[in-house]
Amino acid sequence: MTQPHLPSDEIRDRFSKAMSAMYQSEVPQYATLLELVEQVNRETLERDSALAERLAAHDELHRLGVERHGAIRVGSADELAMLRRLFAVMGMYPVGYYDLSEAGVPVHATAFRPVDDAALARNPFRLFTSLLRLELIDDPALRERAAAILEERDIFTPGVRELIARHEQQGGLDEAQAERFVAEALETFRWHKDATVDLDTYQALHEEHRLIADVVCFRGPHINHLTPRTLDIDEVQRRMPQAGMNPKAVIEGPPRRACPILLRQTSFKALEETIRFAGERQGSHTARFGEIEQRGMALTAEGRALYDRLLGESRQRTAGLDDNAAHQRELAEVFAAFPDDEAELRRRELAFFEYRPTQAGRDAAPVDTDDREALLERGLITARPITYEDFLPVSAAGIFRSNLGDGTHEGYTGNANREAFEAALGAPVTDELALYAEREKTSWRATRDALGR
Ligand code: OOG
Ligand code: NI
Repeated sequence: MTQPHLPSDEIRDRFSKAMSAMYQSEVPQYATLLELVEQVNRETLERDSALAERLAAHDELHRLGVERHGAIRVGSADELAMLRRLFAVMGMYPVGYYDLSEAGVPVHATAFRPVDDAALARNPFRLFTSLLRLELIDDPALRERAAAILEERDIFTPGVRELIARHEQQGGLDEAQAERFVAEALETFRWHKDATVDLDTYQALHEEHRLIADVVCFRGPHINHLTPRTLDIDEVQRRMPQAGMNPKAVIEGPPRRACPILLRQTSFKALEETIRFAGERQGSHTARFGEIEQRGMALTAEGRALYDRLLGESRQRTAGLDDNAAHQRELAEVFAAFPDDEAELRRRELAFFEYRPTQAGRDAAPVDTDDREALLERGLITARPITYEDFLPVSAAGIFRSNLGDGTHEGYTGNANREAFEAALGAPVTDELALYAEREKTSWRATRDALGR
């Protein structure tokens, strides 16, 4: 008898928990970060009962403690394409294209993530996945050497390859297969203390760019961080040193606001770890860190343009500032130009909202208007901001940079190449703005239907 398939959301949930357990045992400081985040979340909820009620009403308390994302970096098109098939087993699809080369990091990236509302609500775990761009290495000999090293490795176990193929044939995995899949998939992301190359090769690649050494010299794309959700990122940043962590200098993204937008992130800096190189020589490598995030509302194209413009303006004012409090003060001044009132954000169409009819609205159907603001005012519908589920290239570059050590590379200009990325991936990436717009539109259509319009 054939067994029923386990829902992909369930496989993703198990996988994210297994990944978290593995990373906590590999990087004990990450377990310390989780404790700190949990403590600050608890205190925040005690202090802010309105927030606690809102989270409870939206059924968010039970998943507050699950990680929101992680990140990996791969070296070849084949690796990326196979990852796409692996993540599809867990209902994670490539959304968004991020060019980091402009910021001096020779990669481009996407995020594999759940897409529909129910899947996001179950477990929103995503993986920010970067593809190394060997074509940006100047020295042809080094470029070829790196490509040859990558050619030699297989980052997937035979077991996971077989289960991915089986998933594609049968359209799912049963309980026992799913269990095996999680265990086998996890192997790809494990840390390896021994490099595949000798110390000289490592150093040559490292000199070209630290990131190249990180991708090329190991058996697989070790998970380089995981990221829980904090309800108060400023407080966690403040407390990190007391808890023995060395935070990056500043929090990335927008400043603290009454109506949070997009995404704020910070991390403790990557740890230096002992590595055994081929030929038995010892050395070290820094790659792995811990991050936290706090998400706000998704912005429309117009809202995003305003965000990007203000961030650009703040850049001159914050350049060289490595004191977070001062940095945040400058940001807050510049961002005073970004409306911080839900109704105004909605009326000016700067952010995306989800609409619902209230009971009074249903009772009043058919209503005499479909003017949104009028319906809201009369209590016939509600509007709730849609949470931003994606990433920000400038912030991502900041996270990369602070964890690759301070020797920064100048930008590789004019290198965004979404087509090449999609060719490597073997599929198009979904446009994130289209997803939010669709969600808003669908909710509005259903609301109008319920109101008899
Ligand atoms: C990824 C950095 C980007 C984020 O949260 O923006 C990232 C990396 O260091 O590989 O994870
Ligand atoms: Ni991250």
